[in-house]
Amino acid sequence: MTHDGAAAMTPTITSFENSPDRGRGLARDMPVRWAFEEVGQPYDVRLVSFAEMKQTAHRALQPFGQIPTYEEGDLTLFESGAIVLHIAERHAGLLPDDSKARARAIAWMFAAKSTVEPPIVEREAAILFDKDKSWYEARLPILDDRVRVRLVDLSRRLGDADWLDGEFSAGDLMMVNVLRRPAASDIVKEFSNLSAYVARGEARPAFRRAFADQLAVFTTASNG
Ligand code: GTB
Repeated sequence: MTHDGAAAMTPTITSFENSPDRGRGLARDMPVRWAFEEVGQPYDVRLVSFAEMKQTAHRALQPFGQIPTYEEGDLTLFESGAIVLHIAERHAGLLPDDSKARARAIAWMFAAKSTVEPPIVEREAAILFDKDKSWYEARLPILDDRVRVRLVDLSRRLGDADWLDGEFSAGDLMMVNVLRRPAASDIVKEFSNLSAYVARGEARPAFRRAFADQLAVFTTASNG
């Protein structure tokens, strides 16, 4: 039985057949894999190519033609945050039982995705796509500072605590994933408590299992 008493069924997620991150665990199946590992829920992975992701069958699961997706019986979900929340709500281990602490942990999930991640994604896009633009050198420090402003506040709030609000939660899982993005990690290094926070997340056995599993997909694809 799962946390809410529903009958267990092995969920299937989708992941890149050949990840452009070369197995660095940067794609958004990573938080979903990590969540499954934290709660001890086995799962299956269906690998999809870029071409398959854009076809009608996949778009029926993910309207934007992306990974990850989640299928369990007649339930289909997309959006990594929604999938992690679903897993966390159905199993013990990622959300506190106390209703107020639970609401706060969910608030941290949203903070990761809607307050901290957007300036990181904007900086990432500039680094990836705008290097040849005449305004790139002038714009990059502005984008750096937009990330830094968020990390200053996050660092202050975290202080010397291990996790954002008591025990490790789905909020920390999402936040560590966001801070692992390459466009964040060089600025994260300016904050010793945030660097230690990310390292603490990455040291969790569940993270390591999830990381190894997604790396194995890339290694197999490269060898095969
Ligand atoms: N908001 C959605 C969610 O959170 O689930 C976003 C999902 C998403 O961005 N999926 C990406 C995707 O399917 C993969 S994770 N992209 C294909 C497409 O849009 O056509 C983003 C990602 C991709 C590659 C790297 N990398 O190479 O380092 C890192 C992150």
